[in-house]
Amino acid sequence: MEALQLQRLQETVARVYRQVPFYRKALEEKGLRPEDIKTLADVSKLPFTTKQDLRDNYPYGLFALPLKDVVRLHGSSGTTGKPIVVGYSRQDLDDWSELLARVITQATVGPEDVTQIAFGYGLFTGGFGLHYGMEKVGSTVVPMSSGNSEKQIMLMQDFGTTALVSTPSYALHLVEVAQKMGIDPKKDLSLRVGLFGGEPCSQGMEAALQELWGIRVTDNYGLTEVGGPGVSGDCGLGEGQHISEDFYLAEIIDPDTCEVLPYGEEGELVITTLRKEACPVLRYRTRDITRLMPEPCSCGRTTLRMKKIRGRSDDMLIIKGVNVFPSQIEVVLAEVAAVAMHYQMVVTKEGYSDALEIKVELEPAYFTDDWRQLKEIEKNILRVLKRVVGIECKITLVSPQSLERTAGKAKRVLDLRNN
Ligand code: DLL
Repeated sequence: MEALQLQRLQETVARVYRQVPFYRKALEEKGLRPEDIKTLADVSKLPFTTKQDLRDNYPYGLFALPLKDVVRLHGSSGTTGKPIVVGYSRQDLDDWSELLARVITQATVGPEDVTQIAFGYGLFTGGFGLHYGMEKVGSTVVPMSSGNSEKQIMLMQDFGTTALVSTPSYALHLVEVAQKMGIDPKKDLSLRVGLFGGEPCSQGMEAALQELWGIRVTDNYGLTEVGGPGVSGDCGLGEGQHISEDFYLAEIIDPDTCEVLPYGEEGELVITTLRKEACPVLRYRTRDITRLMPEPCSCGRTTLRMKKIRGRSDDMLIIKGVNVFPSQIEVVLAEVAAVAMHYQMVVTKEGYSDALEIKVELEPAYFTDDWRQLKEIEKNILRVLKRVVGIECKITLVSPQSLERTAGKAKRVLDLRNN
């Protein structure tokens, strides 16, 4: 594997040096030429790439192939302004299907499955990425795209859907829709596995999905900048996600000093693509916080694994000096029976310090206007929050179903500090 990675790394560096002026300049500034990459460890000499670099070179500035050799574009909208754009050659698309086929096989999905894809089809990489992977393994694909929730449930029932592909937050919403339609997800549907991804899925969220749907849950990771889903996938044994190391070279760095950290230490994931033709990327700073685990997995696979993403460094809130990730809030909510996993964190400035309010939906069975009971639930959440995260904040309990649902990625943090 290491020999293959080195060969592919050398080819990638040579390709971007030749074809992408941005990278040639960045390498020259470091006094590097492709032949200076002699070992895998030399990757740490290479320049980083950031989301801003992709924005600055919008739309085609980082492409290593002329458009006539690019057969597909995808992009991610981000929060503001123009999307970032990535291209795929024919070979890249074949590779992408292979990468997804691995993720899908790990999730135990195959020709006997009817798979409903509830990721958006379009510029977002989720829909098409999973679609071609599913066809490659021979699953029967229902390309539903996201939204239209009642129809999703109806088709699940009519088509005998066994695998659901969506964001975890949308899957949580769909189960509510099924219940509202009078359908018992465990008895009336044939669903047995969920391939989730596109946003963090904490262990608490995973347990909730497992319990509510009665299915096996897998968490799968990827990002547009390096090609979309397929970077790593979950074998279902709960020991992290297997990275396709022959396509992606993963490093963990300290996000402040940019120093490379040893296996096992938590930091920012950095990815170098090893086989991309249209959009190769050197050392992409994902902003996602995780750790790498080199030990072979109990499933038998020997590839490097990454732990569940704990959050994004730019999602991380600092509340009175304590780092807080939305995933930690999920751990807290999972402990409190009276509340659902639907929540929103609202951050404001009070004087010079940050103030955090967490809006949490009550479980329908606990919905009451008994003030004392509500106060008790609030106190309970605050107690767990103090123990698990070590922060104090304001808890606002809201009625069931009142927070916004999205068919794609949930928006957990509303940061009003700069407004
Ligand atoms: O979300 C690609 C994807 C689609 C992955 C479908 C898996 C399934 P972007 O829209 O560019 O691409 O968003 C990438 O989403 O940097 C993470 O912060 C987050 N993310 C994606 N998957 C996971 C996951 C797709 N399984 C950004 N766990 C990434 C945690 C995830 N975060």
